[in-house]
Amino acid sequence: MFVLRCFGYLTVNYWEEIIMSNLLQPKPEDQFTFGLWTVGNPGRDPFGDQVRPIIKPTYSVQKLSQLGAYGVNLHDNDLVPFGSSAREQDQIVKEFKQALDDCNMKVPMATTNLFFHPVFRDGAFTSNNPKVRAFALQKTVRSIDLGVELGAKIYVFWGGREGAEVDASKNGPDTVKWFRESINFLAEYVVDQGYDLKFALEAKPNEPRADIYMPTTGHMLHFIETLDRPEMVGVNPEFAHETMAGLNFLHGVIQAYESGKLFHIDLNDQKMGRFDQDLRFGSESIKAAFFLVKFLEDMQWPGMRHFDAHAYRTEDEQGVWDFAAGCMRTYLILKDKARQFNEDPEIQGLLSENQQRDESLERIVATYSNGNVEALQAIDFQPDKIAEKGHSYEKLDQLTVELLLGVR
Ligand code: GCO
Ligand code: MN
Ligand code: MN
Repeated sequence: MFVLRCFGYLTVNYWEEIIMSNLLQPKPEDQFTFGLWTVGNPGRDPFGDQVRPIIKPTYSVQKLSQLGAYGVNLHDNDLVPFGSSAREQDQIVKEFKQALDDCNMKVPMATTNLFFHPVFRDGAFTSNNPKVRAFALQKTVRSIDLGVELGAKIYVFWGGREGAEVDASKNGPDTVKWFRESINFLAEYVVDQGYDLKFALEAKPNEPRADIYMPTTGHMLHFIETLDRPEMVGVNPEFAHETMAGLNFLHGVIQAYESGKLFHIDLNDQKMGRFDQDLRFGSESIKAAFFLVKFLEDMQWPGMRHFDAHAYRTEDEQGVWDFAAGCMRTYLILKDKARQFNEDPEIQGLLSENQQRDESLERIVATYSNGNVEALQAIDFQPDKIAEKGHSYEKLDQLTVELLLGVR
């Protein structure tokens, strides 16, 4: 009997382990992607030089595919160095496509580097210099062609240099107008070429500029509605950027999703109110990361789970792959925790107590009509009575914490 029980116990554990290790093994269908610039980050910062050798894009493709990623994303100059000739570009792109094919990796998103070259020191689409604005447009047109050639369906706009240190320097509304004209121009170009490509605008409050224009996802969401083709344009919210601004990332993501504008997402982590740290996903704010993953999974959001982060500067090359594997593994752990949360009877009990429906009342307040306002006026709500009962959120949150800490 003892032997059998032991055996049974071992068997259950054994199967659980197999199931878990399979569950936590990233697979292409999980749609994990990394920017070439993320794993390729050599650890340079404003105070110190690079600490790791530059990784070749084709090598990143190989390594990331071995780790179970779906694809890589890139800026034009992550692949083709600034100033390359057309022949050089063709050769580089050919080799890169070969690596993608060999590894069955995709390029779902592309973007333009409009921040590195000194010509962009005062911005790209919002530079005071019309030549720079026009050059930025030309560079982006070419980079869109490259992205589409590689199969990208999403084109990200992150305006790293679109900002100011000196507010005396620019006529404010001009910057908004210039940015709008550029996006309108490029959207028309995409339509004219017959490309299957959508735009995703990425906000950031500051860094590298003292202030960046349209600093949050909320600003971007409004700006989109002023464009000629708003249906082609959505947002690419980034965990670190909204957190730098002291905001709740999830809430911005939810609003973007609810308005049909969550086209892409940049996953990473960040301590609030600091410089852009681009930490490994889930390394800092586990609860926030959990609710984010839970939201994306509950909604079955179809987009890429894109990591825009990089390894600590302390790391060598092995640390870079540990970092990449860690981002994906943490996502999958949190995805499994979300399943547990949704199946937990005590948690779900508390939720259904708190999320009661009242269909007739909800019908009255959903739309205005004479009848509805009359019905509303006729109700005696007895607010003091309603207010007597608490919400048990202490308990709900404690249960969530215990689930995340692995004791449920
Ligand atoms: C940053 C940004 C970038 C962009 C990337 C894509 O703060 O550096 O997040 O990583 O996401 O340039 O446009
Ligand atoms: Mn980003
Ligand atoms: Mn960032």
